[in-house]
Amino acid sequence: MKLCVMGLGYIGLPTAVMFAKHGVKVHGVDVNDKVVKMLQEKELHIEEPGLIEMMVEVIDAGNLTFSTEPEHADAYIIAVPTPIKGDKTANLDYVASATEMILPYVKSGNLVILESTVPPKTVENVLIPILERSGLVIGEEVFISHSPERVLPGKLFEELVSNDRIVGGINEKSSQLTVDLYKKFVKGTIHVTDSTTAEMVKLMENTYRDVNIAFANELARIAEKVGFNVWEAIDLANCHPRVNIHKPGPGVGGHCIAVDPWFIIEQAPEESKLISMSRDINETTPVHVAYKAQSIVKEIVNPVVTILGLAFKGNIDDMRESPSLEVIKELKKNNNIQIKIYDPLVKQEMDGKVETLEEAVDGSDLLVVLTDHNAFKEIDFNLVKEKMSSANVYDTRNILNCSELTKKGFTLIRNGSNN
Ligand code: SAJ
Repeated sequence: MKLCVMGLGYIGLPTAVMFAKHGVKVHGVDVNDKVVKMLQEKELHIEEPGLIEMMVEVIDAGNLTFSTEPEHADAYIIAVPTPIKGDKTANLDYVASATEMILPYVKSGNLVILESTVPPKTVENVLIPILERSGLVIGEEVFISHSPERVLPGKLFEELVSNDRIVGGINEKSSQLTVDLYKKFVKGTIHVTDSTTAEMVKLMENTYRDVNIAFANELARIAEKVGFNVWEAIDLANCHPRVNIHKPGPGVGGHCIAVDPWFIIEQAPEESKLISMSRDINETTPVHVAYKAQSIVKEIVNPVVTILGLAFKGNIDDMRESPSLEVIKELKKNNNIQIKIYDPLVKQEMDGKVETLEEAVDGSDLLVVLTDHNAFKEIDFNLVKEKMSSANVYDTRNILNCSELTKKGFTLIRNGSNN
């Protein structure tokens, strides 16, 4: 069995490694020659616990090779990015070009699996027309399916094995071949459906979270107006066996949940009213946070505001679509405010970014907690208070102990609460 994996990013590379570990001969392809060179030299361009050890093992065993060009194989997996364009529609150029790349290699009996997250009908409208040009009969000589990735970076290897998997073939044989392949390592249930349903399932999972978080963020705004504590209210509502309201926050980040709902809206804009409105609520939440931060320091002349957290969620270094960037952009419109930024995990340089917590809090009038990093939960606020000019904390994630901070003399403000 030989497999060719197109795209060696967060999904493609661990998937390639996983198949190689389970006895499949895998050839990994990426258009970025720097990435390919690094991987050939057994160096990683992405971070994922356990990846380097397993990759070196399968390379040394002769089961995994890399290059910028595909090779003949029994099956092809396409795991390339599907970014969003300025007009909020999906950019399928990488999916199309990866399919074009394998076209000269595809032969009778081959299976092509699309793992990238895509708008519904992409298999039908993009993959099939390109693969038809092979001259082979689609569904009889070439088999095609969509099997979306659903794993969480940081827990990739665990989730690749234990998560259920969706397989949407263009016909029964395509689904069966795909199930047989993933069965090599998937321990979760593999559910079979058609390709369009599989495309939608993936989008619906992330959109469910986006809509639910929008609901939570809306409740937070209602709480501030009406006067109740949204965190307590959500906890109590969630005691009901059929209620699961997500957490409010500074907005929704990452390259999945903030993007995927648009792939549904694109296909049915008139029908996607709830989904569109949820996107709007989540996209305007950072602006709301910035306004609130400004109102806290409005009596202070030339205040210093410290942003704690750039990553889009806790304990990762990824700031793609991070709401922190939007909060900072909005605060920067106010020339009176001096902004300091601190994130212990993000290495990237940025205007106003400092390297230590000490520098970050020195002379600050307000700490705005935007990311739920464990490191922020462990801050020694006695030391911090000595360094700050005014002891104000705005916790958008509700990760700090309110009564303890108040006892230490801080004014603690949370979103979705007036106390
Ligand atoms: N967030 C909230 N409130 C919450 C939960 C999350 O504000 O109650 C925010 C986070 O802080 C973050 C954003 O939402 O800014 C997204 O975080 P996340 O942990 O919900 O999701 P991702 O983007 O890291 O990963 C998601 C996962 N999808 C689902 O849980 C349905 C993952 O399984 C997918 O594989 C991944 O998207 C993907 O690649 O599509």
